[in-house]
Amino acid sequence: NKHKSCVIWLTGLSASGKSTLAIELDKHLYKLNIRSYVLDGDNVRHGLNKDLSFSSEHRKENIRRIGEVSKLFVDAGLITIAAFISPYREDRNAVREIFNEGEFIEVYVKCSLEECERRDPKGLYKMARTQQISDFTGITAPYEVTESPEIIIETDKQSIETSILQLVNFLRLREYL
Ligand code: GGZ
Repeated sequence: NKHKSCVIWLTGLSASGKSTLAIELDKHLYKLNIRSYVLDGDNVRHGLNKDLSFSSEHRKENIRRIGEVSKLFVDAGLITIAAFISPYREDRNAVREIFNEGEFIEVYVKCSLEECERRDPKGLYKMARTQQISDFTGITAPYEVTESPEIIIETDKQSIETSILQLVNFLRLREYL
């Protein structure tokens, strides 16, 4: 099946639903016979970027490297789905800059801090509140919202299925699929 390769860059708080959406979109594209690949903390922070912490400087370097890897995958013809908090607007915009027009699709995975903290699948918010971990996004480290992302997905207001339809509709409308 034909497609236009691009990176779908999911940004948002921990537990906002980025990885879930990435994996579900990847599955959906597979069913459409479209080649895609997911980059997320599980396959990047444990390998390529295992030397990096969560300081602002290391997050910047984390995002820069992921941007470069995404560029390679896009050049290889894949729809690349990157799911990282990427909390700094400047770092996300620097990634956008290395891509051609239309190749970088920023998706703000919007979910209230209250709901993320209620979900707390790994108990990290609790640990951040009790100061067992430092520099935790949303609690002791910043998250800078994008003013004009290509897509906003409100995971505290709609189902995963609806969110996937929203993403796929966008890709079809803009003729990526
Ligand atoms: C934020 C942290 C932290 C701190 C560990 N702050 O929800 P998760 O667990 O599974 O995903 C989070 C992941 C964030 O890594 P990223 O590479 O996406 O971050 S960034 O883009 O800001 O570089 C979270 C876990 O790592 N985690 N400590 N202090 N998230």
